[in-house]
Amino acid sequence: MEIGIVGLPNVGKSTIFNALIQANKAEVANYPFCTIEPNVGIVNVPDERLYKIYELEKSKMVTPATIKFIDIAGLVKGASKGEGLGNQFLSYIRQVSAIAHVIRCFEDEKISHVEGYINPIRDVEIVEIELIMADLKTLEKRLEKTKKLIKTDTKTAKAELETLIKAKNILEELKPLRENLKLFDNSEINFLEKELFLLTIKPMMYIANISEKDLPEGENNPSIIKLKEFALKKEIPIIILCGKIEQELIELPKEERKDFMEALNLRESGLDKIIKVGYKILNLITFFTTNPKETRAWTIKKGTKALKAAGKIHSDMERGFIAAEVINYEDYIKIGSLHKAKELGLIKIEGKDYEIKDGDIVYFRFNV
Ligand SMILES: Nc1nc2c(ncn2[C@@H]2O[C@H](COP(=O)(O)OP(=O)(O)O)[C@@H](O)[C@H]2O)c(=O)[nH]1
Ligand SMILES: [Mg+2]
Repeated sequence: MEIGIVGLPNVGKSTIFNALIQANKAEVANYPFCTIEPNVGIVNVPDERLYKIYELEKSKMVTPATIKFIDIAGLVKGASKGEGLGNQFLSYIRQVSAIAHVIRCFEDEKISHVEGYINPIRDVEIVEIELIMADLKTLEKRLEKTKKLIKTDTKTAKAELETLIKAKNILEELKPLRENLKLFDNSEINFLEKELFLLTIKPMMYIANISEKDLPEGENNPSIIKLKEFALKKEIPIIILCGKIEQELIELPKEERKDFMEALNLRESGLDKIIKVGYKILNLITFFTTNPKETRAWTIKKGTKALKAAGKIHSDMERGFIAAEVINYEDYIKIGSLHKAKELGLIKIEGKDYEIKDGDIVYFRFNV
């Protein structure tokens, strides 16, 4: 899972990004490019279940799932026409799976607002328009190419042309594609998302960066209430947090964080909220594998079958798949040991078409 952070300048993107990264930094050794691109951060997905299994099974090593965050420079009005840093930074987030749009709801006279004053809905619309314009540009480029192709390869090019024009019409009405997915079939969506890397087709979440005084949920601030209503209407999940507090939180020793959060009436950290929403908008679930060497969490799309899940771990496992031995975490934790669960006959043997459930602990039998 990769999440790209967008938003106007000075809305708190980098503050939130840094807090997220420091809160739960992953081993960067596996991601060499991290060190060259300071705006890319890898975070461990917090999951209590993983650590419980690790403890109970006494593995040597524990490996959480990870999320990559990408913080880009602020968009300004006209970015798609080359204002500010122009369009170029948008290319950094072309390949992310979801977009987190940070919106400034905090008041602070010392920190200037690029549009002069706080108005969350106006800001959302400015950024949305820039994303739409960027997509239009991508589409226009592709359209030219497809039109040329149509002379030689009529069938696929024709179908492609139809999809491109449909998408273009939506964007020209200044509507993001994500609000119009019903108009496309799966292969069209796949083309627009995985080949053209359009931005407005990606799932989105809002992150409202509110003032400390408005914590925990901004319920007494009319502009936050309006933004929440707006998000609801757009069916975009909204996360309420205070970047400044998230930053202070991670600067505290771990033992003190809980008290600090309680004092502010915060039930979850920003990272936890973002990850939860990220899994939801991307339709993701987690399964676990465990052996004496390693207990590990894996992220897959909901609906993934055992065979494909095995392939996620190793292509040999998919190729030589025999069966999956499965117990769900809920059942496992009542017993407290895989060994005991096996003795009690609680581990099910499933075939390649078994749909992996969130929290499944899986052992793949394979033979190559
Ligand atoms: N008062 C207040 N200031 C914040 C908050 N979040 C960020 N800032 C400040 O706003 C300024 C811009 O933040 P930054 O994260 O660099 O914004 P970016 O341009 O969107 O990346 C910095 O001075 C931050 O310290 C917040 O929640 N409250
Ligand atoms: Mg920044």
